[in-house]
Amino acid sequence: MIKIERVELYHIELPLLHPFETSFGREFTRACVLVSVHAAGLTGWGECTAEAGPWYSSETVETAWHVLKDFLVPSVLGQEIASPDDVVSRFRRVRGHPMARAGLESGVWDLLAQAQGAPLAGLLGGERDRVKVGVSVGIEATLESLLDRVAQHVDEGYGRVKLKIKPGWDVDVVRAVRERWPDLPLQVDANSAYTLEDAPIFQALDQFGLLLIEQPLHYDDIVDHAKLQAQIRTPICLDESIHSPEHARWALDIGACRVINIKVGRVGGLTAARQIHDLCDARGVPVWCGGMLETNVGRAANVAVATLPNFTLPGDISASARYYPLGRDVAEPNFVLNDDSTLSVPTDPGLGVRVIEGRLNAACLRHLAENG
Ligand code: NPQ
Ligand code: MG
Repeated sequence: MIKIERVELYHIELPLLHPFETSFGREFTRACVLVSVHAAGLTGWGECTAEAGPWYSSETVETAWHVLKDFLVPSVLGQEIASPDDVVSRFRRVRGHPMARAGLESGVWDLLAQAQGAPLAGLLGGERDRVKVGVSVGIEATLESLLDRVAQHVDEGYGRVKLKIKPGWDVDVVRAVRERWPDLPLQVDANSAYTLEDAPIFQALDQFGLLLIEQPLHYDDIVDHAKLQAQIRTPICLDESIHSPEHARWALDIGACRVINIKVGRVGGLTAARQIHDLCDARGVPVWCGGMLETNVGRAANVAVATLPNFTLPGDISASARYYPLGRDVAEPNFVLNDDSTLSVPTDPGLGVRVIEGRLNAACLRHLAENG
């Protein structure tokens, strides 16, 4: 039993090394909320992956801040907890807001892992000491600059590339990348930019041997995705549509996808992420760990969850140098790409990264401390 004495929220913002463009827009900076959970002389850290605007999901920094401050934090402050389940059960009254829940819940996981002297990966039941990773490449102004970006990442050692697509930036782009790298494990992500009427585009993509096509249709749909999957050979992977273990089961039950992208934030925390992992494992459906341009705090949680055995496809868990200037990220040590396109799993207790106070303060736009 450990009593939660204090929770702090930090609204931070970091500059992106290179603008990141998807079908929902172009981003130049990344804002998020970091959560620290204090108990028994220990500090656990969690990252809430809501963005400044409701573009990828309906949650924003502001909605997450509100739900954390007014509902989630008060439900755990001063409480004695023995396991993450004690927090998950207190959050059950809160509908929606999975990223807000995940920010605090993952901080509690880090805290409890530290209290046990165990790496987070081990506490989750993970097995590997390295996790396979790839890189997500945004939409570029020209095909030439996209090919340069892909070449840069292939040279850096990434063994799997994901291309962002949107109407007008799809079949020809994939063809060009495939012609230059015939054997590169390749996948695409539409972030919900198409409708069922675009089925011929996805049938055309079948010829390129893609690992998967991620979230082609509406961000909350499973019905149309099932219809599309029946018309193409390439596996559909759902991202935005899967908000919980229940959504995962519904999607698999109707054949909406053959792969699931698990993001700790989108599904409401590490406990839910592991439940979806287990469900997919039981049904023979591979999963992989998605990415939300995390700092090293969220990246470390992603690495830990990706050690579970059914994370068989490479994750969007790039090295620390992918998104932010080294030296600006709020936590250390940085994750470095191994030559087999993996990241090594930290062996220190908890997340295995430590937040650097000066870096946190430099990135911080707003801070709140709540005592039990
Ligand atoms: C995806 N991520 O898989 C997301 C989408 C995404 C690595 O492709 C700021 C915050 C910008 C979150 C851009 C990757 C973002 C973001 C894209 C998430 O769909
Ligand atoms: Mg996606």
